[in-house]
Amino acid sequence: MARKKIALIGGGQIGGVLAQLCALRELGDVVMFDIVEGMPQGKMLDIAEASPVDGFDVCLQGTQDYKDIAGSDVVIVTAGLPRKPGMSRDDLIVTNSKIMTSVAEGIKQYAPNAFVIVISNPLDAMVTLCQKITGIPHNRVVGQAGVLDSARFATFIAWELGVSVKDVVAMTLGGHGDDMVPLVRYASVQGIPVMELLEQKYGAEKAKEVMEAMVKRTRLAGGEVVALLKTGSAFYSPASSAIAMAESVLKDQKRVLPTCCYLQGEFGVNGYYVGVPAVLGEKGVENILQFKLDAEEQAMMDKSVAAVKGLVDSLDSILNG
Ligand code: A3D
Repeated sequence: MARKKIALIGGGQIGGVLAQLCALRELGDVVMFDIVEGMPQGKMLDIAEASPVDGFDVCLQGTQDYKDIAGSDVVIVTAGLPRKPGMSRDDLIVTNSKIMTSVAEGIKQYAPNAFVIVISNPLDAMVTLCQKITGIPHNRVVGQAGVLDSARFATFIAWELGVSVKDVVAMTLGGHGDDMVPLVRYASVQGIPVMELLEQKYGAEKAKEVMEAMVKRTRLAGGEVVALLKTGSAFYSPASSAIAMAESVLKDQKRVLPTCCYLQGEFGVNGYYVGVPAVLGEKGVENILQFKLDAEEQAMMDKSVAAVKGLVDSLDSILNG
């Protein structure tokens, strides 16, 4: 049986961690494409030379030629500029739209049967553009944001309650912007509502404040890392998050992961990519799990979706202007 093949478009900070994680987990052979001469070749050689130490058997190749991504089962796109301090994700749209256009044309030509995970920002707009240009069915082009946003929320909850991150379930919905929707009502520790545990610890009033602070920190978590790094944005956690999605598809795990999916009526959204819980398996997005939002959650979702729509609707004028 042939090994699976993963193409990484963009070999920068996230791309490098993606390649190492693919290798360590033996998810398949990896091709890293980047426009910078020699860089992807150098990174892949460096990782390959760790294989006797770490004990993994995969082929690793760096390239400047889209031909080499042919036959990929999964393509993960990180090509594009990251944020610098003071920038919003939306500030990247002009440059990254141009980069995404060339990337999507390469995928369309050489890997039209792949499952594509976009990470480049602004995420919701870049995944929309990637699908439009590649023409790959919507259930096979998604964005990574929700796994990371949810992981950030879960991390803060675990720290606050002094429990293992493994026992926290927490999810965010909506766009990958500061209006994302962390779902407080469904956050739990082994099924026990987080709010109940916070109320026991602090009393009702203070519990609300503590949760509000965690929600705010989750929404602004990307910027917190950018402000500390000063030269770029988060890269370990976005890579881990995309790997969870890729692995679920490559191994047909059918994991339920918050995924930036194309919605056709789900959660009241039609014709836009928005973060929702999705079942990821060998067919790509195999199902979108719907549930009722309460009035407050729906209002937050509407606000987040409005921000996504504004950004996505500006794409045409950016590309033609
Ligand atoms: P960086 O380390 O700069 O890597 C980007 C790579 O893209 C560089 O190696 C470039 O050479 C390469 N590149 C530029 N133009 C092209 C092109 N036309 N074709 C192929 N490669 C090209 O950035 P990074 O890895 O830190 O971040 C990559 C992207 O992910 C940025 O847009 C970030 O904003 C975004 N990001 C998203 C999340 C999400 O959770 C959605 C989190 C963190 C970063």
